[in-house]
Amino acid sequence: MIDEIKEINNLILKESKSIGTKDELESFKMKFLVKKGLVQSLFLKMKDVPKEDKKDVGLLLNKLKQDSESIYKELEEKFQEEEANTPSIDLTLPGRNSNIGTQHPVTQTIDMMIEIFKDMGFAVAEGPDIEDGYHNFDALNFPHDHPARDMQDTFFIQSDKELVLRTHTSPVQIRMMENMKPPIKTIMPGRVYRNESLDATHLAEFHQIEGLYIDENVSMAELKAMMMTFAKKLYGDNLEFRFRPSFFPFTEPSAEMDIRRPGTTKWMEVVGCGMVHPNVLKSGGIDSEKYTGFAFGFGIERITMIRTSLDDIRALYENDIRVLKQF
Ligand code: FA5
Repeated sequence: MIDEIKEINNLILKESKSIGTKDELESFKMKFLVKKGLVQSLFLKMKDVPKEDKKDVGLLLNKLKQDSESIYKELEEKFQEEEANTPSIDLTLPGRNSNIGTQHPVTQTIDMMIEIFKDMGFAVAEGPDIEDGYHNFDALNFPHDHPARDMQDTFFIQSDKELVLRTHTSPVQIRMMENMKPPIKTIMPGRVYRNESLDATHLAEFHQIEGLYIDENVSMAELKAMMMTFAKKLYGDNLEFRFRPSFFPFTEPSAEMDIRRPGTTKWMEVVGCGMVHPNVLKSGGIDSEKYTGFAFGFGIERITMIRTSLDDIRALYENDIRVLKQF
């Protein structure tokens, strides 16, 4: 009997060393510890042990039982601890989508507008965001006391008012005339800056696309036709638009085009335009007796609002992914 106890003790020590999983621990329990297991069955054999040996054998057997149970307990705790420290992975969960960026709706509009005007024969050029007062105002025939020069509208970079953040893309017209001879047929997209209070249709930093067409016999009728063709190409035939007479120091006559906002009765001004003023042609070094021209300046965020049916211009720059990813 004593030999048998030793044998089972050795077996327990040997097998317990190779237990690596919870299932293996369970098999160990079934083999040794349950009622019909090897350790318990030794207790049944106690009745055959001679009386004088019963005490010693009993002590040994009880020790075997205690040792094997504590081995089991120790391993059980080890596995429980490991389980608590392992993050549970639910393989049935759907994977995480990665957000693939899209072009900003304003950039999309710029690209669309460039394509449409390219088809109508316009080249593309750019000018600086930081302008001098001459190109932003004087060369464009702004009188010296014009309110747009006032601190309210213009961000001045130098206190002597020599450098400004351009308030519109029209100064690029002058730069084109200075560097090219007619015919000139160019669009000039870019960012502009105004000290404006913000509301649903006004930003302090926005984009314009300037257009300039100078040649012999360029007429206001052509300007109007081009604006209408552009609007139809961008929005389709259902679009409602209207022209209104307006005033800009650098064009004469001047007009503005409004577009009806989709699904509403509201009109929104999207572009200022007109025939280039002879004083402006002169500033650009162009013979105003020989050449005429027209110019226009679209507000790109306003065009984007109509294209996307957004009713607040500020939504374009709040960076709410739920808004931006729709377009
Ligand atoms: C101008 O800036 C003229 N330079 C346009 C022009 C060019 C006229 C060439 C004639 C010849 P105006 O300030 O109206 O004009 O602005 C032109 C367009 O920019 C507006 O029709 C509007 O669509 C947009 N715009 C003007 N102010 C804002 C603003 N604060 N926020 C967003 N868009 C604006």
